[in-house]
Amino acid sequence: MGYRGLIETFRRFLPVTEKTPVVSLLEGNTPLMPSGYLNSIVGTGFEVYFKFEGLNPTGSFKDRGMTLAVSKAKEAGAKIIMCASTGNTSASAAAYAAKAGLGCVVLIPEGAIALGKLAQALIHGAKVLALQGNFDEALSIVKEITARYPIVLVNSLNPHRLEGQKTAAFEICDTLEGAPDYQCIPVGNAGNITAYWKGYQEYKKQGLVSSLPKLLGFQAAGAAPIVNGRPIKKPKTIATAIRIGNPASWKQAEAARDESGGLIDSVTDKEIVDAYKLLASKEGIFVEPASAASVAGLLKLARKGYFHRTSQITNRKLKIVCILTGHGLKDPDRAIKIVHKPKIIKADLKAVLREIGY
Ligand code: AN7
Repeated sequence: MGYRGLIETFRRFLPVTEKTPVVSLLEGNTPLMPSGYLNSIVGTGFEVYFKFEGLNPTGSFKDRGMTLAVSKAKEAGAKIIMCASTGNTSASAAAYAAKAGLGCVVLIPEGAIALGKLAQALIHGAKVLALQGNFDEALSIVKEITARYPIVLVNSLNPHRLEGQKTAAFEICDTLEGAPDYQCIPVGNAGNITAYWKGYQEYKKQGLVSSLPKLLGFQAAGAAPIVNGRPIKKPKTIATAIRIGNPASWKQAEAARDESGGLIDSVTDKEIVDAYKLLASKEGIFVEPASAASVAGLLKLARKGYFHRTSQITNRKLKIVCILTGHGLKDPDRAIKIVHKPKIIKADLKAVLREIGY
C-alpha cells in the first residue's frame, strides 16, 4: 500500500484532481489513544480518548490543512505563501513551502511564540517577521497584502485549510466505527472547531455515521472573545497558541456550537497548567499548553456534572474525544518553568544511591 498522506487517503472528500501536485509530509493518521487516569475521573459510564495531533510531521494539527493549502497554491502557480501565526501555522507553512519549493513569509507577534515553533519556521527557511503587535494585528496585515499581491494566504481563512483539517473527524469516526458523543477542543482563531464540524456533517451526509457529537470548545479565560461576546483588544494567556482576541471563524464556531448542541466555555491559565501537568504525569502524553485547554475543559465540565446531565441514558458507554492539537516539545520553556530543576550532585555512586533512597 505504501505511504500515504491524508490527501491520498481521503481524496474523494477533498477538492483535488489528478492534476493537483500533492505536497505531503505524510501527515494525518494520528493515534486515538484511550485514556486511563482521566477516564477514572470522568466516571464509569464514559470512555475518554485523546486524538494526539501533536504527532503530525511538524508537531501540530496545522499540517492537515497545510498539505491541501500548499498543494492547491502550487497547482494555481503560486510562488509565495504567507500567514500570520501564533506559531504552529508558521512552522507548518514553512515546512510545506520547503517541500513544495515555494517561498514563505510569516508574521508572528514579537516575543509571544513558543521557542520550538520559532526554530521550525526559521530552519525551514521562511522569512520570519516579528511584529510589534499581537496576532490579530498580524492577520489583518497579512489579509491586506495577500489581497493585493500575488501571494497566497495560508491562514485558515483559506478554505483549503479547513478542508484538510476536517479529515481528523473522519479518522475519529473510522477508528471508533461511529461518531463520538462529545468532542473537547481548544479554540483560538476558531478554524479547527469549524473544520471538525464540517467533517462530521459530511460523514453523516454520506451515511458513514448515524450521529453527530456535541462540540465543546474551550478558550483561555484571558483570550475568550466568543465566551465574552466581544473581541478582546489585548488577549492574555500562557497558552500562546490561542492568544487570539478576534477569531477569523467566530461565526462558524458559534454555528458549530449551536448546531451540535454543544458549548464554548473558558478555562483559566491555572486550569490549563493543571491539565498540562496531569496529561504528562498521569497519561504519559506531553502536549503544549493550548492543547491542554481541551482537557482542562473536560475536567471543568465533569466537575459540574455536565456529562451526566446532558447524556441520554443508554446501555453503552458514551465516548468523549479530547483533541490534543500540538506537541509539548513545541514549548519547552513552559515545561521547564513549572517543574523542579534537576539536582546537581557529584559523579559518585554513593551520592546517587543516597539521592534515590538507598
Ligand atoms: C496547538 O498557529 O492560530 O481555533 O497561528 O496552535 O483553529 O485557531 C494556532 C492555533 C489550538 C487553535 N491548539 O486552533 C496559529 C494558530 C494549538 C494551536 C489552536 C492553535 P484554531
